[in-house]
Parts: sequence; C-alpha cells; structure tokens
Amino acid sequence: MYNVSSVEKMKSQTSAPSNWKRKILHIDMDAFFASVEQRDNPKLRGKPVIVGGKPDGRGVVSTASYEARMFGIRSAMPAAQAKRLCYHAIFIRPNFEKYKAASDMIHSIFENYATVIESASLDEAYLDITKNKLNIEDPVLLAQMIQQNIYAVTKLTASAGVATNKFLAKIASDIKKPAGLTVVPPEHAESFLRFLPVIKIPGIGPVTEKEIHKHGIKTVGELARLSKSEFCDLFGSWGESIYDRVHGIDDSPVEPAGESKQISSEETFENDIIQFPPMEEKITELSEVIVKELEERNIKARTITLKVKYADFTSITRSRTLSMPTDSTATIQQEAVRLLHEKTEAGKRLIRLLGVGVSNLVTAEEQITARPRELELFDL
Ligand code: TTP
Ligand code: MG
Repeated sequence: MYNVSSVEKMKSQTSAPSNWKRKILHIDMDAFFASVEQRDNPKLRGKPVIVGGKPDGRGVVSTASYEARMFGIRSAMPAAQAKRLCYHAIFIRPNFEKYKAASDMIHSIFENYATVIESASLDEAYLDITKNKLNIEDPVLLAQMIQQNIYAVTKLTASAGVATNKFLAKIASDIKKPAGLTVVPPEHAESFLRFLPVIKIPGIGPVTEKEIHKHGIKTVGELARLSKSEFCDLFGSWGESIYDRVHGIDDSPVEPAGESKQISSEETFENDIIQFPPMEEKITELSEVIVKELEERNIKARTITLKVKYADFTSITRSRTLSMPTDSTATIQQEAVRLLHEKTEAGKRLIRLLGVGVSNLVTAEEQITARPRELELFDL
C-alpha cells in the first residue's frame, strides 16, 4: 500500500543514512478529519467528503477527502464555494472527540519508536530517530514500520518524510500524499527543493509569494540564486532564516512540547547601527517579549544570552549564568546590556541584528526545591 519515493533516484550517488548527522522523520496523516469519517462510515468511502461548516452558512472547509480535492476543494475555502465546485459532495460537521482519540493513538505509537518527539498538531509530528528505541539505523525502514503500525492500529494512512532536518522532512512528507514516503539525502537537498513553488517555504505566504512573483521568481531554485543581502531586502527580519531554508539548512531541534529549552527573540534593524542607545532600547523590547513568555509558562531562567550579528553577517553569542533564576525584565535587560558592552565589538562595528535569549529554565516547583546558592554572577 505504501509507496516510497526518493530523490536518490535523481542522482546515482547518495550518502548512506548511517553517515547522516541527524535522521529526522516527519509524519502527517492524510486528509485527517475526512479519513476518520470515511473509516467510521463505509458509505462515505470513495466519495467527496467535506468536513467543516455548513455550505449554506458562512462556514469554511476544515478538510476534504482526496476525492473532493479533485474538484479543487481545499482547507479554509468557504463551504459555499466548495459546494459550487462539487454539488454532490457530502458535508459533515467535525467531531473533534473522534479526531482527538485517533490523534492520541498515533502519538502513543510514536512513543514505541522514538524518545525525542515533537507533536506539531493533531495529525503530525517530528521524530528525531538518529537514535531510536529499536536501534534501527535505516530511517526509511523505521518510517515504513511506523506507517504500517499506524495503519494497523487506526486504519488510517499517514505520509512520511525522511531527511536530515525538520524543514526538509516536512516538505518531503507532503510530496507523495496519500500513503507516501519521501527521502531527501542531504546532498540532494537543493535539487529536491529546486522546482518547488516558493510558497512551499514556511515564512512565505500568499502576499509574499505575490511580491516574489513580481521579480519573475517562481521556484525555490530561482529564489536560491539571490544573495543574502537581497533576501534581507525582500523579507526584512525573516530574510536570513528564509535564506537558510531555500538552501535546505535548518538546525532547529526536535523539541518535545512544553519543553523548549530556551526562549529567544531577535530583530534586524532597518539600517545597521553603531550607537548604543537604540541598541539598548531594542534589548529592552526583546527582554520584555521574553519575560512575557516566562510568565505565561510560569518559569524562570538562569542563563541570559545576547546574540549580535554584525553588518558583514558574522554573528556571535555571549552568555552569562546567574546563580538565581530570574523572570525580571530589568535583570535580563541589564545582563544583556552588560554583555553588549563587555563582550562584543558594539560601538566599534556596525550591527545589523540583536537577539536576547534565556535558557537553563526552571519551573516553579524546581525553584522551591532548589537551594539558593551565592548571589554571584559568573560567565559561561
Ligand atoms: P492537514 O494535515 O493540513 O490536512 P489534512 O490532514 O486534512 O490533509 P493532508 O493529507 O494534506 O495532510 O491538517 C490536519 C487537520 O487539521 C485536517 O484534517 C483538518 C484540520 N484543519 C482545519 O481544520 N483547518 C485548516 O485550515 C487546515 C489546514 C487543517
Ligand atoms: Mg494531514
């Protein structure tokens, strides 16, 4: 039932996955809500099924079965428009309890294979399978085992992407839906991305897509020809991360929910700057953003990190660890400013971006049990 495609077929020489730095698997269920409905009601199988709002109201399509997608029906489309596209489509109101039950089953299956799992939504997850519970070296084999296990338990199909980072794995899982498996070896990342439309890159939405089209650029390969500074002109503060993505680069870790080990916020200045006052002002703003998240999660942080990117795009990070965890804007701001003055070349070199981050996070419980040590600061 499952079909494997690989960009390995595009080139003859590929690296063995055993040499990959990381093995990341992205799993995404096919037409999730609609598939659950078709599974539970045989009369709906093979038919255009639309889960979402009523077609005679102002509702929207949550998702559509693959049969309905042949008529051009897509998620977020007004249900009335979907009805016009396919008059005989069967409209069903969502039943979240059922979807949640299927979602729980899938996520508990992942636990049998991996320890580092990031649940991205009800129907998708990233698994870092570099090391896995079955000690299987071949990520493709492991992916197939998981897909088959999901089908055996839920009678639902999933698509999978295997790559060396999250971004490529996610794009890969979408290539051969439904029930597909796509592998992207690292050396083929750019050729894999080359012919994709630019909208496939996270961070590029329909508005930005239009902007890019104005420059005569349609594909990721065409976009990849721009220089880093052209990216920043086009995308502002997103420029650099989009630049990395179009070149297949993504170092972000697979992070289990609620356990992100750091909080950070950064911003690129409209013009490169050398004066301290606007830098300190920016650091205050960034510290406020961080404190908001610390407060929301009811945690404190012990390590404060300042990131500086100079005008020539070289970047450094400097950290300091406090003996007592903090969630005070003033403390975070003061430490970051101190790092700026003492540990960077600010004031001497032009700076294009500043970032503030906190890590070494402790929960309220840990704060109570932890014994306070000397109130001293030390550098990492
Ligand atoms: P998706 O994984 O984006 O879509 P899907 O599983 O229906 O189809 P695909 O095979 O392309 O992955 O989203 C998962 C579920 O989330 C989807 O079944 C319904 C719900 N959803 C909405 O309610 N509204 C939306 O706009 C989207 C995109 C999804
Ligand atoms: Mg899905």
